[in-house]
Amino acid sequence: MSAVDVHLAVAAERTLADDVLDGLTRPFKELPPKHFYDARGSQLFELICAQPEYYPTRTETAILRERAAELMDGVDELVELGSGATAKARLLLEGGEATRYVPVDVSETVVRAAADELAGLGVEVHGVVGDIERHLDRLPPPAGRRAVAFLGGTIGNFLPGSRRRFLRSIAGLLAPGDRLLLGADLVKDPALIEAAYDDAAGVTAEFNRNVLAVVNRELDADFDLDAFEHVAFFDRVHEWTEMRLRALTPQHVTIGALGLEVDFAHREELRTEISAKFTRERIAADLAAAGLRLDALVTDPRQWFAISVASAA
Ligand code: SAH
Ligand code: AVI
Repeated sequence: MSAVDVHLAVAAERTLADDVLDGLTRPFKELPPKHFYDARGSQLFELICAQPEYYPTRTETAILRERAAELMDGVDELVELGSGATAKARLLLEGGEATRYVPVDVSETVVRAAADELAGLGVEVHGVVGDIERHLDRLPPPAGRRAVAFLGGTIGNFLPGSRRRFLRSIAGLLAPGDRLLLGADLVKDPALIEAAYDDAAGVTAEFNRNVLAVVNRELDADFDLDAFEHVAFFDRVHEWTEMRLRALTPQHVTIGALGLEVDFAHREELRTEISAKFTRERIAADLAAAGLRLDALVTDPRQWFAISVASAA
């Protein structure tokens, strides 16, 4: 049995217009990463996960393969935020006894695909197309003990303040006995991290530029994608990677739907993503600040990636 609820009536509801107006009129231009994920962006993210340099997916999947039974022990319902592809959910569902799966994603294509692909597992799938920063109150009522999974290291895509605010909103979904399964990429050799965000095949570069294609299509803009180069670096002070798009020559861009003209100077950059890397201490501190208790942290033998198990403090 499967159902999909859609809470994003029109593309503008993704707050793209607000984010473009706000982000492109600042002295330091910036767009939030959620706008990468139209159908093409979701497809490109899947391709990134298959690149040899992009270790997070492979590493987290290996942890799930080993530890799914323990992570899902006693769980009746798996809610997955920013669910993406179904491989990780499948491992968790097959490793435990949950009878309902609730994938939540801003990308309608991935939620519908999850409902189709997991229908055969004998689990009820109740998909929700929505923004996890705005629509967590629209989840279906819990069906027993819940595990809320937020995997892939997507928590690292929030700036520190909004990260804690978001974790607090997740804490609001947890009743006594429920748990959060939080995937976080760990601090490691910067060279490994930088390679993961600048793969030799250029897939991450295409993913990065895709946000300009989204703005062109949704807001009638005229970004020249070829005029921007992909930039990825590890900021050692903040311990996060940044992706940026750098204008190769001066650019004048019209965003028709907003009546907005935006100029980029030669080599001016637009930040499109941060991806924070964590230590155990930072994870515990962020969870504590959100009213959550770190109950267990499972990692891989190289300690590249961690899945934290947390509950309402
Ligand atoms: N959880 C998967 C996918 C990670 S990619 C994994 O571990 O591999 C990030 C996912 O989060 C994408 O599917 C994207 O569409 C979704 N996403 C990003 N911002 C979101 C938001 N604000 N609300 C809902 N989904 C979001
Ligand atoms: C979804 N998120 C955890 C990915 C990351 O690693 O921050 C998105 C991504 N950006 C570039 N490559 C992958």
